[in-house]
Amino acid sequence: SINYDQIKEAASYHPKPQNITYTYGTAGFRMKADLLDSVIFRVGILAVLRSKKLDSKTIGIMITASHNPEQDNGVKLVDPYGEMLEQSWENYATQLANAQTEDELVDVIKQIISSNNIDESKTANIVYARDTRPSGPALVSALVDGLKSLNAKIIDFGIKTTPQLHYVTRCYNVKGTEDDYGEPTEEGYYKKLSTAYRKTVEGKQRLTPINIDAANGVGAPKMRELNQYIGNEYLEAILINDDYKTQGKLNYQCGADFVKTGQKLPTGSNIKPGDRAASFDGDADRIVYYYIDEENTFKLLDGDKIAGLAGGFIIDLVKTAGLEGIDVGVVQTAYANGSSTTYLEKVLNVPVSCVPTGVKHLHHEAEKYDIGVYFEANGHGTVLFSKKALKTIRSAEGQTAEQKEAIEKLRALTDLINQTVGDALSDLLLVETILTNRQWSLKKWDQAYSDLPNRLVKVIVENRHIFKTTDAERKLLEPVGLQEQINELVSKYKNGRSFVRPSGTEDVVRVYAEAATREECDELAYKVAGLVY
Ligand code: NG1
Ligand code: ZN
Repeated sequence: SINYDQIKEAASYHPKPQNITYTYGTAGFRMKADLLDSVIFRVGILAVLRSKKLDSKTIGIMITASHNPEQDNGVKLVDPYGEMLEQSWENYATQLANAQTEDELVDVIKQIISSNNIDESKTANIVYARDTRPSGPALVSALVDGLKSLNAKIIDFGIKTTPQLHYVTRCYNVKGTEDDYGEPTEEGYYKKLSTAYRKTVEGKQRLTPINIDAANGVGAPKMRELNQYIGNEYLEAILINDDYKTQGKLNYQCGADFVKTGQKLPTGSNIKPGDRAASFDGDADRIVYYYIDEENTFKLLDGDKIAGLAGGFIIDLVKTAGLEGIDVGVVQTAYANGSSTTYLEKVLNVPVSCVPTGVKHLHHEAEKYDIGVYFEANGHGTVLFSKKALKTIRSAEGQTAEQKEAIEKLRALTDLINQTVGDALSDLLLVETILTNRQWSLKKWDQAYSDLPNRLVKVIVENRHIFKTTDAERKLLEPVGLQEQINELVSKYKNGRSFVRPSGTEDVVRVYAEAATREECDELAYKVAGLVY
């Protein structure tokens, strides 16, 4: 059982800095790496308690700060099936991180144990990984100190993408059961994805090369490895911004966030009209596509476009397979472009739900459908297949050759798609599969609908916590009266839409606006920002 003196002794080497309050937010803990030592030590402790609580299930820990600058880092916990840490435990993370002294830390641990009836004698199983950040190794050693102070059984999964860590966590917990998810190894991950990919594109003509900007992050070596399993004859990937070893390059003027935010090519890209390109973020859980049209205009195919492409393809397969009993739905956030929502609802006739920002909200909503497609506009997303859908797809036989083929494809998709979390590598293969099957160019894909001009601005305010939202963050409750003023402005613009919410990851308020033209959209964003400021 737990030795509190051992914990205090270990904790004394990882003291909490004074005058800092940590919060476990949408993306776990994330900040300048040099402030994270004590936090990571304590996250280790929390993971151990979580594993004990869940009957020794393996808990995952990922050390990454995704698309943030290289000097940042962060940490988040992964629950047994590869989902984000259950929300009710986020508070414990925050409490542990903010305990000032070793005695206070022990008190918090004891409280968590007693309020959750945790059996101290259970073994704790933990798997952890990190991205390529230079601060990673030191933070890993703080983590290991925390884990060892509670005698956990630890697996070091090494340098991995965030989705690979989610994948392996699930694999460990369901191995040998009817929900088996594959081999809990990096190789198992590549084999599962590559085998499925080859099945779905077999017999189709290979597309022109896909140029991949890997944000100089962990996605570079991992994509290269995946491509070796797939084989060049099935997928031709050209990697740029793949220098994950030189300090200062990670996410610098490249990567999915840079491309999406700036609506421009990453540094180092020299794609020409007709070329195909995509960008990952620093931990390879997001992806956006783009191309240059004949007028040399940059065209972005973001998470909304991917949701439309994937939704349309899956609906077609389900229909062709004769599996009408399976319902398909799409989940978005308020940041989804209005045109994408209209396309999904009116053209594809698929139900669309809108939820608050943050992957866990999208994920949980998507679980309500037999097949739930979810994507944030920024390129984070995946497709979830319910138990019912998996069972139906696995047991379906089909009468005609056409039906059989559609069933086979659906089956392969359930392996191709990383159902634990959005995954740039898996999502890339999903998009490539669909485009190969349809023999579509990026331009053809883009023609499904045209994005409304949109603008996202950050406003620095004195206290962002006074902004309270409702209706999936689309309306403000407080400050009282502000929403009415926004409505008044919005009503003056054709196709106008605007909303204001406090960021969960930065100390800013975000203002989003869209309207029929670029000028009107910018004006609306500017005026709404003026109300907030
Ligand atoms: P916040 O900072 O709460 O807006 C941002 C992104 C989210 C999500 C989280 C987690 C936007 C507008 N917001 O959240 O989509 O990815 O970070 O990383 O892109
Ligand atoms: Zn990321």
